[in-house]
Amino acid sequence: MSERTLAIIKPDAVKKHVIGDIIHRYEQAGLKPVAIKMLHMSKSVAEGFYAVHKTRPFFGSLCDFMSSCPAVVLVLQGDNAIKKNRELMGATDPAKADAGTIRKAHGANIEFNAVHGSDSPETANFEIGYFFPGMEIFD
Ligand code: IDP
Ligand code: MG
Repeated sequence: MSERTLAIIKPDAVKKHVIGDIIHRYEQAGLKPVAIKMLHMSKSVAEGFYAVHKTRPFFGSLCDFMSSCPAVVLVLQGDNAIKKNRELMGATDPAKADAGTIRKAHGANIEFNAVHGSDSPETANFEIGYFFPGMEIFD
C-alpha cells in the first residue's frame, strides 16, 4: 500500500555534506520524494515537532540540536513508506544500527543520528502537516 512518511536530514548530516547520499538511498529504496525543503528551525518549531518527547530528559538538548543549523525535511512516498524508511534509517543509537543503514553510516551517537522518520501513520500525518501544506506536496 502506497503511503507517505516524513523524513528529516538532521543538522549533523547537513553539516557532513551527506544530503545527496541520503536522498540517493531513499530513491534507490523506492521512496520517492514528493516534497522537500531546507529550513533552519527555531527552537519553538523543534519543540512543537518533538512535543511527544517533552517529558524526556533529552528533550531540551534534542531541540537545541534540531534548531542549531539548517535541516532538510522531506515527504517520502512509496509502498510501506513508514516501515521501509525506519529500516533504511536503522536503530536510534547508531552503535546498535545494522550495517548498511543511514544511521550506521552517518550517525555519531544516540542524539546526533543523522535522520528522522515517522513511526506510525498517525505521526506521519501530524509531521507532514507540521511542515508542508498540501499544495507543496507533489505526486
Ligand atoms: P527515533 O528518531 O529513532 O524515532 P526517538 O525515541 O523518537 O527515536 O527519539 C527522537 C530523537 O531524540 C532521536 O532520533 C535522537 O536524536 C534523540 N534521542 C533519543 N533518545 C535519546 C537519548 O537517550 N539521549 C539523547 N538523545 C536521544
Ligand atoms: Mg521517533
